[in-house]
Amino acid sequence: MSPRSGERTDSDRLRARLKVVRSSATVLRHLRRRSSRFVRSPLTPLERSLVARRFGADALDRSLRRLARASERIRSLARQTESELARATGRTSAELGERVRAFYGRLASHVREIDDDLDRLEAIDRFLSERPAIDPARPTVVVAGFPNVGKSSLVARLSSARPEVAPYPFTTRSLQVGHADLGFDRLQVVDTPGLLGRADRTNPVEDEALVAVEHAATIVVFVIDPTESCGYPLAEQERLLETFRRLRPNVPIVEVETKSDVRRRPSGRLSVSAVTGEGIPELVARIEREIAAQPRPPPPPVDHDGATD
Ligand SMILES: Nc1nc2c(ncn2[C@@H]2O[C@H](COP(=O)(O)OP(=O)(O)OP(=O)(O)O)[C@@H](O)[C@H]2O)c(=O)[nH]1
Ligand SMILES: [Mg+2]
Repeated sequence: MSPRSGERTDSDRLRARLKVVRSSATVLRHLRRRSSRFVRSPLTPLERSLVARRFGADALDRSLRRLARASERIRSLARQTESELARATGRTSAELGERVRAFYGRLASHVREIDDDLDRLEAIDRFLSERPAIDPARPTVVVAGFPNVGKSSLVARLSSARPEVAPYPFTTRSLQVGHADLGFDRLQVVDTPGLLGRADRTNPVEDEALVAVEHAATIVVFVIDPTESCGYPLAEQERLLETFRRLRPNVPIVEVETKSDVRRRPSGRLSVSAVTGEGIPELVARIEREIAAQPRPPPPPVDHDGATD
């Protein structure tokens, strides 16, 4: 072999190694980006449960595990091919090209194997980014009840949230959160989609309300529409309230009858109107009392390098 062709093979080998290093680094960066959101900020119990209900139990962890395994396989494939190319003196550039193409083929097949997982992680990421941030360390009121009873109207009265209000069921289709000042603390007020009270079959929209009650509620404000203009009989609404009592026996439930501007009856419950504001100060006072009676969440960890607040 002439010195010139030897030099060319050296530079061909270097180019081939660079192709392996660059392409694997690009793919690995892409995979890391897909999983980094979940690694950087672990999900709250509420988010975990929302994701499990919508995408299946363990779907997130399974996809993350498969991604981690594929990344490891790609890293080792790249290392192996690169060291093989480093030792491949005397190969023609056609042979080197063939080796790089074989590497691309195996790289692509590793990525194809996790195509579904990448799609799933992207969908979960999008799903979570469309949900409000609910801080598990802050007191949280979850407003729940049948569809169309006036939950969102009440949330708008109680907090900074401005949810959509409309005269038909399932206007609210996912969790919304507003805030209200509670002495020196900030209260989170969560609006939920309506529940139809069928224990055996809920739809994904209803699931969000159940998950919020189960995983985010310091207290629940249960809204009953005694006018039945929501379209659901009182007896069914009362049955749902019973289900709630069983679901979270330790979470206080504040029972509220709304639309008092249309109908008010002696029920022993708080009577409010989101239209006139009647009963709202009493409801706020009751919420404050119930929250104050709950155990406080643990204080934030002390920062030894500086101030704690
Ligand atoms: N008269 C009267 N109407 C009310 C009151 N509160 C709500 N409404 C009406 O009831 C209808 C439903 O109100 P929403 O606040 O959207 O009810 P929701 O429970 O959030 O409904 P979904 O999100 O669909 O479950 C709307 O037409 C409201 O204007 C009230 O206190 N008085
Ligand atoms: Mg609503």
